[in-house]
Formats: sequence, structure tokens, C-alpha cells
Amino acid sequence: MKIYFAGSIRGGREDANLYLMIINYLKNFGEVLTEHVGEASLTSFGEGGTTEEFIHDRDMRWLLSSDIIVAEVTCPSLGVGYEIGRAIEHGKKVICLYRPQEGKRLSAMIAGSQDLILEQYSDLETAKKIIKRHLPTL
Ligand code: 6K6
Repeated sequence: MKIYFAGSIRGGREDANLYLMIINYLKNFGEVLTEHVGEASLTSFGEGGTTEEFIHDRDMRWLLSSDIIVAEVTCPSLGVGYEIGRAIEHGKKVICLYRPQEGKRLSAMIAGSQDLILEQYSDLETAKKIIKRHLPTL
């Protein structure tokens, strides 16, 4: 199974370490196409030697070839929202993981969508249980 993990890059990297741990767990269920999203070295300032068009087209190819999308949506990101929308448009199964936070609310375009699975969680262990519930084992 091919898994596309989506997490904020230019939207902010405060959850990058959590992305890495989620990605590592997702590897128990299949091939994660977007491992770089969890890399600490990937800052919100850019990836040298590649163009925006290259990144977009490569990520769209991966998205369309994937069997399932797991998106961590706590840190708002235009790119993640775009990926979720494009994935839904193509009939993909999308699981959104969200940690409720004081004083912040998730976008209604995610919270109100009937075309994705939205799961709230508080810590990595809860996220793992959610993933195990939704992802078929190999
Ligand atoms: C790296 C650092 C800053 O910009 C980059 C460009 N590199 C990217 N490489 C791979 N995937 C990317 C890149 N930028 C965005 N994405 C995709 O969009 C990822 O799959 C993420 O799920 C999502 C993040 O979007 P933003 O809007 O937070 O950057």
C-alpha cells in the first residue's frame, strides 16, 4: 500500500518531529511516499536546487499514485489543504489527524467535509491507535 503523508512545511515546522514519528509508524502499513515531510532539516525556507513547479508536479504524481492520504492538519498549511482537496477530488481516502488547541479552530473546509475522515487526538499513542483502526495491514 502506498501512503501519502501530508504535513505543514511553509505553514510552519513546529510539528515536524511529530510528523516524523507518525511517518515512522505509518511505515508498518506500507510505503510512505513523502518521508521528507518529517525531516528536521526541511525548514519552511525552501529546498535548494529544485523549482516550485517540480515540487508541485512530483507531489501530485505521488498523491495520485497513493492508496490513502494521512494528513496532520493541526498546523494550518495551504499546501496540505490543497493536497486534501485534490485527493478528495480524485476519490482518495483521506484521514485527517487534528489536535484541538486552546484559542484555535480547524478550518470549516476540513471540519465540515463529509468526504474525509477527521480524527481528533492528543498524543502520538492516540494517533497510532487511530491509524491502526483505519489502515489495512499489509
Ligand atoms: C521545502 C521547504 C520549503 O519549501 C520546500 C519545498 N519542498 C517541498 N517538498 C516536498 N513537498 C512539499 C514541499 N513544499 C510543499 N510540499 C507539500 O505540501 C508536502 O507534501 C506537504 O504535505 C505540503 C506542505 O505545504 P506548505 O504550504 O505547508 O508548504
